[in-house]
Amino acid sequence: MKHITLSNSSLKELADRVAVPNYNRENIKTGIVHVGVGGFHRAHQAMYLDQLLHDKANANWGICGVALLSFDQKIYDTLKAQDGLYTLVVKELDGTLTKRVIGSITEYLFAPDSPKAVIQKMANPDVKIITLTITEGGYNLNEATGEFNLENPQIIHDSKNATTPKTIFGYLTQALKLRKENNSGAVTLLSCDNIEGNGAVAKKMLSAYVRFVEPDLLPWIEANVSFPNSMVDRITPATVASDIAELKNVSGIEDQWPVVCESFQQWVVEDNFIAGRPNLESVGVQFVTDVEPFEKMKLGLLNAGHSVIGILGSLLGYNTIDEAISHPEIGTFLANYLDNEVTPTLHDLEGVDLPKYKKTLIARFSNIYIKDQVDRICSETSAKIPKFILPTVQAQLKLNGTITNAAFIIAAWAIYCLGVNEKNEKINIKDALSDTLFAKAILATDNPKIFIENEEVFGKLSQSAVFSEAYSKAYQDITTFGIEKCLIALNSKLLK
Ligand code: CS2
Repeated sequence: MKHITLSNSSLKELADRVAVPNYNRENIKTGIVHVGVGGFHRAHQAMYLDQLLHDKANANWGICGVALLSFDQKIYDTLKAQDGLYTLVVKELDGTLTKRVIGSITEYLFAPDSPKAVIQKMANPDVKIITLTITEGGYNLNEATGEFNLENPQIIHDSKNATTPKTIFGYLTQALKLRKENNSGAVTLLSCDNIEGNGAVAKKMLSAYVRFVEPDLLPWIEANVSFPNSMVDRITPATVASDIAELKNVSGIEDQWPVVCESFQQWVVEDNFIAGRPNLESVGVQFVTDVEPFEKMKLGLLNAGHSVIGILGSLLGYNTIDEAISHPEIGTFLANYLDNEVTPTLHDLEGVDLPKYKKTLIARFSNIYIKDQVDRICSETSAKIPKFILPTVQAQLKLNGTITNAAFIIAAWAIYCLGVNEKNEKINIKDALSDTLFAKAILATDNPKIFIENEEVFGKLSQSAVFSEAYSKAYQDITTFGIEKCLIALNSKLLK
């Protein structure tokens, strides 16, 4: 089979082999600027928008991607060379692959090289929505104080170099200032990150930065920017070499960075778009008045569930989530955690069948075709724990509910941070706080509590005697008996 390199000019030829955008990409105007064009955005929002653009009425809602960090150079170069096009490969539960070329990213900017272009694009009057997937850690929240971290060196940099910023806060401030000066109109800032109340957090963090550098801009923001909360969901593992090879060998498509994902997809959004929005309902997006219960459910069950499987799986030497969850003790431990510790903290989920949601979740985690990497799940755990697990712990402590499995996970993570698994293999830790975590993990071998006294991650959690005790016991148990024996003991206790 002839190999075809993915680009605008090859789309016609490719149409015989794979679904391609059936709209003229040249006629699409940019109505959305998206910061953080990672795998998740490409499997989720860009896919929804691609579907939408097939209707001519929506031609004003193309996406301009923004690569914010120098680290993003590779994805930027790759996508640019393919005119923003890429193949989305959906792995169905039975292993079938559904492939489709996504065309909604019609412009792409690399911020480190062109900060001015990014600011101007965000301030363009045609742009009505700015969306973000900048990760849980990207919001610059100090967990110890619950406030914006003004001491972050990059924030200090941005405050002194307004026109060449490095952080999202520097960019947004300049862009909003320009919108105000040019009368470019209101705009929606839509966070698509896994954070409870992500819109409210985005607003609080941005306002704190603006108060620091441009206080006069605050009233304009208050009146002209809306910050809807949203819940996003689709498991999207990192693309690996075999995904690229499969596409080339089976479909003859040369795509240097396709995206693979599961078939499940969900997007629940608060309908608060001050400058208008496309008709996303028509492609399955749910609009609700209060997203928080949905977000709580997803973060507490899915994302926390991932971390549980990832941390335990990594210590036992597994590489993928499906392998780790197939260990019966991990599966049971997870189910108990979800039922006994997370579920009692969830409320107001009108229309959601929670038992069914959990059942589907376990099937999603267990999908053997997805091969989601334990390494991906465990990356940046220091930013994930406060968003995925600690809210459950705090709620359970208030309810006098059980926190045994949560404490066990935190203890397992403290041991994980030593960087060696139970097979004596090195763990490849990817975490912005890895140095601090390692130092605390070493100290914790003598005094486990030191690890949870790190307020940067745990806030004031160590002050809870109930939690500290459960955590210290779990720590001692793991170091004495190993993960598996502890899981057996914990799981059987619950059976009685
Ligand atoms: C994962 C998420 O990063 C993580 O730890 O839990 O990326 C998860 O796969 C997505 O949020 C699914 O929607």
